[in-house]
Amino acid sequence: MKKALITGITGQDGAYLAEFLLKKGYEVHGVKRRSSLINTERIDHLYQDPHEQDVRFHLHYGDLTDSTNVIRLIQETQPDEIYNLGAQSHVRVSFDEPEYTAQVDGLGTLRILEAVRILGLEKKTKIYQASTSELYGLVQAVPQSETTPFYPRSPYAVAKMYGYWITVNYREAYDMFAVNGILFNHESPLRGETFVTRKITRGVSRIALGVLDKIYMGNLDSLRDWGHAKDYVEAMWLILQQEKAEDYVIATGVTTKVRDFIRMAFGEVGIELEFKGEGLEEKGYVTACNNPEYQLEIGKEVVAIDPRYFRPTEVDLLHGDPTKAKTQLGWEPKYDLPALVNDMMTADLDLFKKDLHLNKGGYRTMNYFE
Ligand code: NDP
Ligand code: GDR
Repeated sequence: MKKALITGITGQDGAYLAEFLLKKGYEVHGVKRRSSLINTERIDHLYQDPHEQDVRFHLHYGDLTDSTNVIRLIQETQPDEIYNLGAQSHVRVSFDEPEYTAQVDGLGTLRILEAVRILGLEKKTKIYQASTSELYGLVQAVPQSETTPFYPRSPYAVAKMYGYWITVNYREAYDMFAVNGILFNHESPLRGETFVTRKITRGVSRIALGVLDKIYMGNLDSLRDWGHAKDYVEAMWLILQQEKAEDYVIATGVTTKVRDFIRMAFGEVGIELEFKGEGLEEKGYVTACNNPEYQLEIGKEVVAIDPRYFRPTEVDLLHGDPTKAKTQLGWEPKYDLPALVNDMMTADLDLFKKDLHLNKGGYRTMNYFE
């Protein structure tokens, strides 16, 4: 039975990857951070009582800023595969917490690689590093492939740039199977609530249900290549199953503006929008309601701009070229953008409908913080 160690198991990708690997018959070890409230909501359905027999899912306390902890966890678990998904993953927040982001996203990667070397596991343990399309940053060429030059535009991307190159360096210096998946944005119903797609699907669901007036957004012109996290965790696994250690771009090859993602999300509840105005004055108004369940007043303002969501330096355009992954890995995504938006809207509508019932019954409701 193969053993995998996943950092960031409580995050979006960690949850989907753990489920995927358990289905493949792996023994899965996950690293979770100690927090004052339980933070395992995304993986609770995978939990196995450690007192039972044949348990294949194990959680360990840990943190990528703690080298001793990283070394001990790898020593205890002796993994065949490590998926380093742990990160301060929010680009906007990285401008507020640049040093911490560098510690976790940059040096955290080094701690994993060095632990494997210290423990003499270079020939046993394969390492997947969660690299990112944010490395491309300021546009050099499109579509972006494995050979496109990097120009990072945030403390997050600069930290991930270190993670990328230290992974390449350990592969070349010590002949380790250490590889980068350069993943473009991928989303799902499990996406963190403050990333743009989830913020939109949550906001639109609440507007449709009549419990929110409007959503405040940042840069609507930004272009992203959005895929589904379920498809992308499969690519992570495929990258580690290859004979040769190589880096791969994982993307859909389709790019879309934030403004159009908003339109598609409203479209899921039968609401049509038009955007009027320029810059900070731009607003989104309802022009039609085609679903009797969700009736909003025509002309209602449902989208406005709040400059606090702008970044000091922005990545304007991400558009990936997944040719290498498709030809060499045989990877093929199952979700296109409409299917992704549908999946996220279905899940969020369901969530908020349940929440409304609880609310009506006088029970505590969800945290709407964004
Ligand atoms: P999430 O933000 O959902 O999850 C991040 C995970 O990292 C969480 O489990 C979090 O723990 C954990 N973490 C944060 N800080 C530390 C730390 N100091 N030590 C150990 N673990 C820590 O991210 P995603 O699942 O979306 O992304 C997974 C990885 O892929 C990240 O590295 C991200 O940067 C990268 N990536 C993501 C893309 C995307 O579009 N989703 C695209 C390209 C790359 P906790 O739950 O306690 O906060
Ligand atoms: P990104 O994702 O920065 O690409 O990083 P995010 O969803 O935060 O932003 C995408 C684009 O939308 C614009 N935007 C807004 N973003 C947020 N969060 N909130 C808003 O209100 C808003 N309005 C407009 C942003 O300016 C940006 O251009 C994600 C993370 O998962 C990284 O960890 C990962 O590496 C990259 O994707 C690939």
